[in-house]
Amino acid sequence: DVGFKQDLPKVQNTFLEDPVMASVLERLLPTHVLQEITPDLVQICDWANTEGAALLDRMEADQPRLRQYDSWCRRVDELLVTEAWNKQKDIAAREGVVAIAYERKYGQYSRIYQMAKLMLWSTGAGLYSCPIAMTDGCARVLELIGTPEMKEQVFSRLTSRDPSKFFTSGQWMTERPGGSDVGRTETQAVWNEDKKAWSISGFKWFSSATDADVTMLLARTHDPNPSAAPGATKDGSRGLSLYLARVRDDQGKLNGVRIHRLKDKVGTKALPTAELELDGMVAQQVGDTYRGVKNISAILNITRIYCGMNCTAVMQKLLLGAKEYARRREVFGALLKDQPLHLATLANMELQYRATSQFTFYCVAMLGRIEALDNNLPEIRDRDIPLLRLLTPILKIWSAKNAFYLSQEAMESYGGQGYMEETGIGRAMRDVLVNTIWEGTSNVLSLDLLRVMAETKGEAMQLYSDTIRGIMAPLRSKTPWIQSSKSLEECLVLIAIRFTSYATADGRKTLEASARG
Ligand code: MFK
Ligand code: FAD
Repeated sequence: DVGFKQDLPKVQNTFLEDPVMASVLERLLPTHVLQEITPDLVQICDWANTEGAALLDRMEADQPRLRQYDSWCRRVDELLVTEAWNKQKDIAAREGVVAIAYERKYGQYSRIYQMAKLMLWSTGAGLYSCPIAMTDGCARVLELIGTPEMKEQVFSRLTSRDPSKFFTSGQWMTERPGGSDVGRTETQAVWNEDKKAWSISGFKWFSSATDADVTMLLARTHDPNPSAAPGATKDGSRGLSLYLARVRDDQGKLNGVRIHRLKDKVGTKALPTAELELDGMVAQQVGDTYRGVKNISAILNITRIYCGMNCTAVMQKLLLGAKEYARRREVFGALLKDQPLHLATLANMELQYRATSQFTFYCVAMLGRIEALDNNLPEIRDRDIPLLRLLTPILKIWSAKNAFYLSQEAMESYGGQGYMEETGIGRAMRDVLVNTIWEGTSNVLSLDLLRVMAETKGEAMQLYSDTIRGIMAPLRSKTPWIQSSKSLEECLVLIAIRFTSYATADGRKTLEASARG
């Protein structure tokens, strides 16, 4: 056991070590709120570094499995998840990672507290943040349009801190004919008069939270009007309604669901994503008939912010790790941190992380105001609501692309060791990559941005541009390089436009012709 041994990077309490997160929270939260929540944020980081890290290793080592038949060839479709995965559920409940947002102890600031805690919690909870995102989205839909019964029986459990009561939710939209284009949904919902419920049959191509207690799903509604022809449906997305269903009953028996197989994924291995056949799943309709896409969009808009939060968390962890390594690794007679070119790389990563975390929490703060304050206040109705609607797809795309870029730089910054699974960077990279696809691909969200611009007749874009000007104005007087950059706000507006994929360039036509073949 002779020769050089590299110092191990020190495990850090991310909240205490990261000046960026502290400054974001100091700016957005009243001092007394920040003081009150700080011990909770510190303890959740300590948990993530100890019990959370151990659970993550177990979740990765012992991935979910499907036992389809019992020994006598009866179809059982038993989803086997690890004890560590189930433990994450209990911890999520106890720590109130969904509950904090709905208890609203701190009014509009509760969302900021919840997302900050989630961000730190997720470094020890890993992919469990996925069912939590959908649970939060489902809670929001029920809060907005659920029946009193749904609120009492389901919402109260989605937002419970009691592990024995806590429910998680799935979100089943994607089908084989279309994930982006859900108007191609084949799944059908037929009213069952005896059960006084909807009976749902079809095939859901991706279900991430197959162990969830309940799920929100889209299906094509058979016209319940007695004078309508049997089986009459409407085409496209305007024929879809939103449904809420238990996935299993109290005895654990699946509610008209067959699990075809688990997906063999590039990453997110600890997450049980499955293909599901639905055959008479008993469900209740949520909100108006044929308004399924509009109604489920409340989930999409929450989970898309979660994607931003998840990317920020990954960037934070990888950046702190890369900086810590640079303080210990010596090359060509100096520590890495003192090698100018490496420092420039770290600085660039830091810039990406800072921009992403500011952007994420800017959106979270607006979400908090919309949820906790009267939506008829002019600043909510005319500013926060349209602005958040516009910024959410941009945040989702921007953070997903940046986080993948940063994870590649983080890997390289450890040299060869970065490519080793032991550092966990490869896993982080594979996992974070999915944020470009789930909850809407980049191009689909670019088109969503166009949808908002069209629906608001350009007013949302104008709001964005005015807001950027407002943010830049005080900075201009303090920061000479901003003063000299005349068109900075125009540049920021262009960032948004770029994501619409419609920024014109002369060479574009040639490239498109070549791509078409
Ligand atoms: C840590 C993070 C973890 C996150 C968990 C991830 C787990 C994985 C879960 C999934 O991936 S679930 C599946 C997610 N699927 C998608 O995100 C689908 C992507 N496709 C789209 O978003 C399409 O744009 C869309 C399905 C919405 C297109 O459908 P349509 O019906 O062709 O759109 P249309 O007709 O433009 O919109 C219908 C209505 O919805 C319109 O309102 P009106 O009827 O009142 O005019 C739209 O304005 C409204 N709408 C659409 N998107 C909206 C929205 N409203 C508010 N917010 C939105 N985002
Ligand atoms: P398609 O819609 O076929 O897209 C293919 C390509 O076409 C993409 O590049 C897309 O950007 C592009 N495209 C589509 N429309 C346009 C357009 N109009 N203009 C330009 N380009 C376009 N779904 C669920 O419902 N529930 C889940 O729990 C769930 N979990 C998932 C977990 C994982 C790990 C993954 C990878 C996916 C999951 N999904 C889930 C599915 C995911 O939401 C879809 O894969 C995604 O929305 C894309 O749909 P698609 O696969 O049908 O691709």
